[in-house]
Amino acid sequence: MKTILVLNGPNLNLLGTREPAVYGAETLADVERLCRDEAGKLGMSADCRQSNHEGRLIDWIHEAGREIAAGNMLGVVFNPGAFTHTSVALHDAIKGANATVIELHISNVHAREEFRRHSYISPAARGIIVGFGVIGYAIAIGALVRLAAGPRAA
Ligand code: CA2
Repeated sequence: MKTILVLNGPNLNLLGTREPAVYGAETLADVERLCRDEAGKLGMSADCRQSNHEGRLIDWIHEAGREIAAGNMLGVVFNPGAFTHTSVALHDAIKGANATVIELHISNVHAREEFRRHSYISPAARGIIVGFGVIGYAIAIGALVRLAAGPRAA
C-alpha cells in the first residue's frame, strides 16, 4: 500500500479553535481523520504531520522525495500556512527533492489580503487547490491518486 504524506504548516494546529468563518469548525484531528478515511477509500494510507517549524517541514519534504523515488509514496498534500508567502527555502526543498506536491489552502487566498496572493510554493507544486475548505484535502488526495493512475483514469 502506498502512502500519501499530508503536511500542515504553522498555526494549523489551531484549526477549529478560532476564525471558524475563515477556516471552518473542524479541528486538525478532524482533518487528519478525513485524510486517512479518503486515502483508505482509494487504497492508500495517509501519513499526517504538522509543524510550526520551517526546517522540520523541509526535512519532511526531503524524506518524501526519497520515498517517492523508492516507489513507497505517491506524493505530498501540503498546506504550508503562512510560509506559503515567505519561504524560498520550502520552494527550493520541493524542487531539490523532486517531490510531487499538491499545494493546498483551506481559504481562498485570492479573496483575502493582497500579501496572501503571492506563493513561493506554487511554481514548485504539481497543482494547487484553494478555497474549498477542508474538503480540499480529500480533493488533493484524489488528485494524487488519479495523477498516478494516468490520464485515462480521469
Ligand atoms: O487558507 C489556508 O489554508 C492558509 O494556508 C492558512 C494560513 C494562512 O497564513 C494562509 O495565507 C492560508 C494560516 C493558518 C492558520 O490557521 C489558523 C486556524 C485557526 C486559528 C488561527 C489560525
